[in-house]
Amino acid sequence: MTEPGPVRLEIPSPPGGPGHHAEFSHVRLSEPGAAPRPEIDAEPDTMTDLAFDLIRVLDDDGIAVGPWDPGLTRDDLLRGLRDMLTVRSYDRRMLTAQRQGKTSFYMRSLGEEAVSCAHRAELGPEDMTFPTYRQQGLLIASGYPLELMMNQVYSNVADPLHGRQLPVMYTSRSHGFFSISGNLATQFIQAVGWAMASAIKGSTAIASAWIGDGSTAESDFHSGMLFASTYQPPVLLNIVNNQWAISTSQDVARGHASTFAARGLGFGIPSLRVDGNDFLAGRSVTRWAADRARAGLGPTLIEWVTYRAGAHSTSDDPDGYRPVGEAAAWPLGDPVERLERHLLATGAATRAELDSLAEEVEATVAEAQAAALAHGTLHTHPASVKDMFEDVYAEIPPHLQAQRDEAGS
Ligand SMILES: Cc1ncc(C[n+]2csc(CCOP(=O)(O)OP(=O)(O)O)c2C)c(N)n1
Ligand SMILES: [Mg+2]
Repeated sequence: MTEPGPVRLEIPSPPGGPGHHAEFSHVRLSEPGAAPRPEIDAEPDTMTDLAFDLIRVLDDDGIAVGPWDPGLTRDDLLRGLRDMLTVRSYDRRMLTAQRQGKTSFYMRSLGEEAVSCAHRAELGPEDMTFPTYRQQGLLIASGYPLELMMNQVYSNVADPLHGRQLPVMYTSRSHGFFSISGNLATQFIQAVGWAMASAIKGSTAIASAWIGDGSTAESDFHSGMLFASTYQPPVLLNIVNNQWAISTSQDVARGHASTFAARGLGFGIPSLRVDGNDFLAGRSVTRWAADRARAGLGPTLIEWVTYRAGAHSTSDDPDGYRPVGEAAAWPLGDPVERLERHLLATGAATRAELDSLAEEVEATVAEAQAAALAHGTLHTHPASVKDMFEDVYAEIPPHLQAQRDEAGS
């Protein structure tokens, strides 16, 4: 018998960075319209293929095909396009504001706009989302005022959070947008707990949890999955696989599993993998999962396959770790262009109508920006000492009151 060699350890090697060709052969694709659509009460064991297939509705010509076509009206489609264009315009303007020194920090969701805009359109006003910093589309598509978001980004006198949060960490109970936490993966345990509470209270509201590919490596992700599996609360468990976690490629957190959606199978949770740049597919899978949750059929895991077309944040430069031209090589295209192609191909809108919609969106976002700038920026707004003490405790503890008195605020 031969002696075994030394045991081995696999150290993931970074994918080709700058100077290499863009490489997406690892992304499992399916033909548009090919994935079957089970009934919402189908047994999880009968739909495991959907964790490996890719649910797509729009074909290359912009035509909706297959059983996942959500049958949207012209108004639904134009509303979706308007929301995505608004997010894109808002992101572009806030990035420029950071470059101009008018805010300290910003994070765009360029290329991922369909994920949150499609998802939000299928939720009701009483439902609660638990977003990360990459889901500003949930807030914008819910109709939250852009000016308030900008006031926070500019850290001006009208910042609703008085400078106590990072510029992009919004919160709005009334718009079903749970306070964003910079501590990633907490969204999963919080959303699952909120959904459990909703069921215990006998409410009809459902929860929606958000996490990035990289953050699934956190133990909170697995704890949330286990509680969702055991107690079957009404929660939609969303993993946004945008291929990158800052400069770390998605395959490090994915390990040797072939998809992130496959994570759900071991928990017995129905798991769907969807083309995240296909607005129609995004609405359709969200509706399927939300219908299940509302019908008392439990949680659904959704892996949104998309691509982070911009930098992680204003603090990094992807040219240092990604091949040049990688965004152009992404096989699922751009979500805005794909929805526009659909509207044009079906005759639901003309090019002139789309152009005027884009102009209208620009004017609306510019108007909100001007209104926000009228309240100043972080440079014109010296921080107030009283902001450190107010709205933090319902009843201020004596030692903080003493400090506040000492500060004379
Ligand atoms: C618990 C925790 N660990 C580390 C970080 C630092 N961090 C901020 S963003 C990020 C990458 C997250 O990547 P991913 O989950 O893929 O989300 P994406 O930025 O791609 O949307 C890391 C590691 C953090 N905010 N929280
Ligand atoms: Mg990511």
